[in-house]
Amino acid sequence: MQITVLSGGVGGARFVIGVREWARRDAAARGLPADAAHDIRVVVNTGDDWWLAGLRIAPDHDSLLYSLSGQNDQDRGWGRRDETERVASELQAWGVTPEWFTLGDLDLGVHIARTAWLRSGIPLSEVYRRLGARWPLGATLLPATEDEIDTHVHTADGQRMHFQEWWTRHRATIPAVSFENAGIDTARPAAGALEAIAAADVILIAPSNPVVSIGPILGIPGMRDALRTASAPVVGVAPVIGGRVVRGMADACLTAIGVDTDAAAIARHYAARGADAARGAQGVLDGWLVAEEDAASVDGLAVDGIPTRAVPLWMRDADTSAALAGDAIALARDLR
Ligand code: GDP
Ligand code: FO1
Ligand code: CA
Repeated sequence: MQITVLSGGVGGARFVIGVREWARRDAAARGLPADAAHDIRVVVNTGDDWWLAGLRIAPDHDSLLYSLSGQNDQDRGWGRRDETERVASELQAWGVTPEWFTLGDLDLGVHIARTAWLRSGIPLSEVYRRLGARWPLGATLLPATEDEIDTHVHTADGQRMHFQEWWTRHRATIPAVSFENAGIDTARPAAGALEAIAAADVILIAPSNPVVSIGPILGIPGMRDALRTASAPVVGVAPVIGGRVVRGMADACLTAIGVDTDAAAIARHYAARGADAARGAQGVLDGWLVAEEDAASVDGLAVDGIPTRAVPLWMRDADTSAALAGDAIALARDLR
């Protein structure tokens, strides 16, 4: 089965690890070699990406790369394990990186390789392939677009800053009034992403930040149409449990765009795919998973005509993540 996942960084990576684990167990149960029975393709958000010290930083891709290769730093929630910061301290001494954004020595290896390839004209999708080729990821990472669509934040006090500054320096504490993906109007979905959506048997929207991780992917002209015309069912997973985001500051993002931090509100935000296209409907969801704690808040378990199921939504380890992935795939199959 070809499974395509739309993903941001850390939360998306946890979910993709669950999809990979589910696929391996399903293959084993059917006596097939692992990683052969299923083809997992991840359409990765590039809105977090930014230029720093002349290097192209790609946080969501790198979270997925490090998590899938088992090298991620679980404590910090970003970057690589066993990292050192000798070069970072020099970069900060020279003032080419701010003290609130650290480029570790091993991490710099990825940034320098990516930047060198990009500067020699290698497309981002090929850069992803080369970076991932070093380890058996069990999934293919694909950029949502080859064009730069860096997320910027307009704050209530009139500032406009790159998402990384708002998120990392200010920890999303300055109220945001809107998010802008500079250049997105002329961006196009990457060929690999469109192919992964068109060829998928199942399309899953990871429980990533709906605004700054999934939002930029859906905002690329043509991406929503690709999802709405895909033959595969599209199932999303709520990133909230008990009306609260599980980790991080996605609630600050949702509030900024006027969406309640609530499983039903997020489903309405993604909207039903089946909705009448004549009215310019842009919805992408065929199914939605919510936490059992939130089942009551989802009227009749069918949010605006989106078949919804209540399942355990905590991803604590490979087992629980695999179970969640299995629930999402089961709902997708029931919708076919
Ligand atoms: P980022 O790009 O590194 O911020 O990561 P993502 O956008 O991919 O995912 C962040 C979101 O994942 C957060 O809003 C969390 O609410 C959500 N998340 C993290 N862990 C879990 C979990 O165990 N279960 C669910 N349902 N959501 C989670
Ligand atoms: N997050 C931080 O809170 N502090 C950092 O110094 C930091 C450095 C960093 C370097 C490379 C990279 O790919 C990500 C990095 N992050 C850092 C995480 C990143 O800024 C955000 O967590 C993601 O963009 C959120 O999706
Ligand atoms: Ca992100």
